Amino acid sequence: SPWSEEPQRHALLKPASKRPFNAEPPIGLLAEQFYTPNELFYVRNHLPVPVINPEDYELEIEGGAKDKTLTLEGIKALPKHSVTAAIMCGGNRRSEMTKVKAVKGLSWGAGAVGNAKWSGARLCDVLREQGVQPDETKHVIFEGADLDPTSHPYGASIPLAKALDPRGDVILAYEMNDEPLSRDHGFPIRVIVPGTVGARNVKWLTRIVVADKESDSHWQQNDYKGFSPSTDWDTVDFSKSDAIQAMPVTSAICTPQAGARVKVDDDEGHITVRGYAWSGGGRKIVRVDLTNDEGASWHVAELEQEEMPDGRHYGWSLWTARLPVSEAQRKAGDVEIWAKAVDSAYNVQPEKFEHIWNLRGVLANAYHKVKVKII
Ligand code: MTE
Ligand code: MO
Repeated sequence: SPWSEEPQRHALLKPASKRPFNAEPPIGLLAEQFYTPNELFYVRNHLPVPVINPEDYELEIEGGAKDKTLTLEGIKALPKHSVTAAIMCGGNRRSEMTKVKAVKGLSWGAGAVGNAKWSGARLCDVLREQGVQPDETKHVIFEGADLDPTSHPYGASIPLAKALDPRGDVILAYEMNDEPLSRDHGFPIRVIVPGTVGARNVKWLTRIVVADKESDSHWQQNDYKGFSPSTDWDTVDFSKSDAIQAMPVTSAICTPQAGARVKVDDDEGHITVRGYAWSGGGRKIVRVDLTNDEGASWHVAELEQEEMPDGRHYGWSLWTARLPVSEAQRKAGDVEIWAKAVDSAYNVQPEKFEHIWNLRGVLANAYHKVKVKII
């Protein structure tokens, strides 16, 4: 069975599906640490995890002046570069969007995201060495060692411009938070494409091709694309939408969780709320606003984030806010908390899922709304 060599997983990872293995950590733990512990980092596998012997590992590079094969040692011998980047699945928070109207896909909560320090060789160094010239019409295709039942590998592509940009920080990573990559996260090499949807961060990387066209894989062509709320499965034409690359601004409340019984601080009458915020394309989070009276009043959260220039701010931001609870709310016992984040381009999350609904349930970035009980 192709499933007999699956790795051990942490007991706290909640599976959305077991074969292939897809799981997210409990949302209540997600905002506890700026760097997500490796064993609690969400896992999104489309296929069985491949078994790779590091001594036999080879990475083929095609489309430069001459083809080349790199070994793991060869990659580790290149200058080492580290980047803090959050990886987020295009389907993160799908379970909220599907409440508006059913969508197809794994029912992710808000935990299909994690933040890590990734280390490895820069893809721009490797491609330059191969004589690859800048060309804004070209793409870089990545293939994994995981094969579908017809022996096609998992694949995806990004624009060549992102791959060649030293500020794009695309790396061939062999370390996650200073530890070797685990099998679930792409051992021995995965590509990290900071600011770009999870699907392009190909794990178990075996082949890189500089090409005139995007990857022809199912996941580049017929999945991970957005559509109008009026597009349904009878009318959808995947060739008409662009593949998702940079992700839109989003945020989520991690504590308290929906349905939690929350105690108000005795002396001041506040509740404390904590969560994450992130935007794609290296756009920094500049503000997170919280309300517990449906937008009548907003409270600005305190941010915890890495010092990085805008445009290259690939890590997530954690935030904490204290919200006053009125006497009336305390009596009623129920409060709904809303969070919305703003990025450096002043993009802001949409209020409701209704107007961003799409049949695949991707790009689910409406305000995060959590109802709690005040005690
Ligand atoms: N790479 C390969 N080879 N196979 C996969 O199934 N899944 C992609 C991406 N890279 C995938 C892959 C998707 S959709 C996501 S969201 C991320 O990996 C998840 O990365 P993680 O499992 O390390 O969190
Ligand atoms: Mo994903």
